Amino acid sequence: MGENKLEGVIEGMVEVFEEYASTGEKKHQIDMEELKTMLEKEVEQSGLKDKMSAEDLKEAMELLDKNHDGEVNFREFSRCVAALAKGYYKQKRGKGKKKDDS
Ligand SMILES: [Ca+2]
Repeated sequence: MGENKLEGVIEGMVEVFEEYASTGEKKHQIDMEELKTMLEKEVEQSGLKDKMSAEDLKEAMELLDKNHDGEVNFREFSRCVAALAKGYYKQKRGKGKKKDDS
């Protein structure tokens, strides 16, 4: 991990992708099974783990797999992380605003 935060984020993103992409047949793509493992292990928000069905997983894959080859490549993965970050930022800002108002 780098010493500054942005470097850490970049390295972390690449590490997470490589970790999950490397377990299946294709070493530089995340397939459905790997996506499932990744979401189960890396996302702990709002009990997603328990609620996620096969249907949800399929939906997540369709959402991520922009070129429809059934796998998530790094470009698609980074887009997903950016979307998650955006959501988190909005949520955080929203919460902060409420706190200021009260
Ligand atoms: Ca793809």
